[in-house]
Amino acid sequence: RVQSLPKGFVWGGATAAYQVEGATKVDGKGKTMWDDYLKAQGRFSPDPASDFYHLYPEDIELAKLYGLNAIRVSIAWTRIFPKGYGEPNLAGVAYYHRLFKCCLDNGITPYVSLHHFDSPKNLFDDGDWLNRKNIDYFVDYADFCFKEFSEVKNWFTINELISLAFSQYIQGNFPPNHHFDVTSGIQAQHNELLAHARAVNLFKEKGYQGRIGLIHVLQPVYPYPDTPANEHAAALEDAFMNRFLLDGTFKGEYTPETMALINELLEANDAKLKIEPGDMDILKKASTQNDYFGMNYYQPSFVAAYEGESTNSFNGTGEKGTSSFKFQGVGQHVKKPGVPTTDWDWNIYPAGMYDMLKRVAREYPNSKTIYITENGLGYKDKYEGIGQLIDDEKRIDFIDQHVEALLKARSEGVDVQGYFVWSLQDQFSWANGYNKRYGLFYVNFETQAREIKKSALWFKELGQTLKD
Ligand code: BGP
Repeated sequence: RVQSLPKGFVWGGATAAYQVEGATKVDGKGKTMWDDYLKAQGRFSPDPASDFYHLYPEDIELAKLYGLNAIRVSIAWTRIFPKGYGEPNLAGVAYYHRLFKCCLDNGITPYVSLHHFDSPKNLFDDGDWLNRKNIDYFVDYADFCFKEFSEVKNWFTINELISLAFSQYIQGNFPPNHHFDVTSGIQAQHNELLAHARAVNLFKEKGYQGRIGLIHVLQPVYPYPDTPANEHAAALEDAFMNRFLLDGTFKGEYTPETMALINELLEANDAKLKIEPGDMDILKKASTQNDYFGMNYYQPSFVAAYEGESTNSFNGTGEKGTSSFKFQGVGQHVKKPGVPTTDWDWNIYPAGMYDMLKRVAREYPNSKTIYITENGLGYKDKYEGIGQLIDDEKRIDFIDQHVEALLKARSEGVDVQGYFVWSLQDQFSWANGYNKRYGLFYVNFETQAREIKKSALWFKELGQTLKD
């Protein structure tokens, strides 16, 4: 087990507005792309989630008590601009000032994202990131936040650009539920990158104080078994999931090698990417201006070549073995013997975090300082009753192994300065609802009572080493 953390290390817990706040209809909040969708789907409701909108003082207090020094939160665009643009909603603005003050008063540094999967409903209806007008609205919203929330010194523009694009247009488990709509999937990635880059350029031009970056989830893709055909399949999937965005973010160009893979994938799927004049200049300018990089890491995929038609099945229930993914002309996901998986079929593979940290540091020096901004284990934690400690040894093992992988990369020169566990407290999971828990703190969603998990004690113990 990891014995101590490096001096000055950021040791945090992560949240996202829509997954924790609840209160989706109060104080003038506008609808996101999720509200009507979840209602129609009828599986689970985003209210009350963890009721962080009201209970944030309690959760910040817990964070402090259990040795954390940082928290990731996101601002809900629709609390500030209920329609995505127009006049700011003062009650929403006031809420975030209260939240940031509470963090700072407790010695918990807030790391704040502007967009975490929660596009305003009417912008979503109008094409979401596929509509370039919405990029303008995002930049206006970002500018408003930079100016208004000057107490925030650590910004992220967008969380996991690929997850949104992939879940919306490839995997089909986020609205608007398209399956293998590859044109939209690649275009959304490019447009989100533009939105990010424009926000970064503006932040620097206007001389706002603080640091800014974005968050990518990186999912290493390994061939299995290791044959030349499977290696090529892995390279194709990697280009779509990681490389296109990393190039665009930190090189300000999609390199010829990356585009060769992307074009092969697009051709195999009759898809197109449209880059408009001037786009690449915007990306180029931003590519050296990110102050840091937030890397989320959960799992790798193991891939074999696949030439048949695309099909997939998403495991959103935690019934082990129900997921599959086959991408025409790209590859299919396979299980690698000996690699354990979660109930949601996610591979548990800490070496993947190490590999990705090394790769980013080696190939993308403009990423500068790296923070692991999400990592954690989805688990069906067992409630033991009021005031009873919850036994989540499996989660401790998971986090411990990943922190160890991080420290190994660090000892070999990778500038990684922090770790945020996903998640601070149990929360609502977009496509999985409430039984996929990640928190250090258990939330009884009926009473909103918080209970302590063993992982919180473990987290505290390690956090203590920062003070020694
Ligand atoms: C990341 C997201 C989070 C969170 C996490 C766990 O992709 O940034 O919002 O949900 O993954 O994913 P899930 O809830 O699907 O298990």
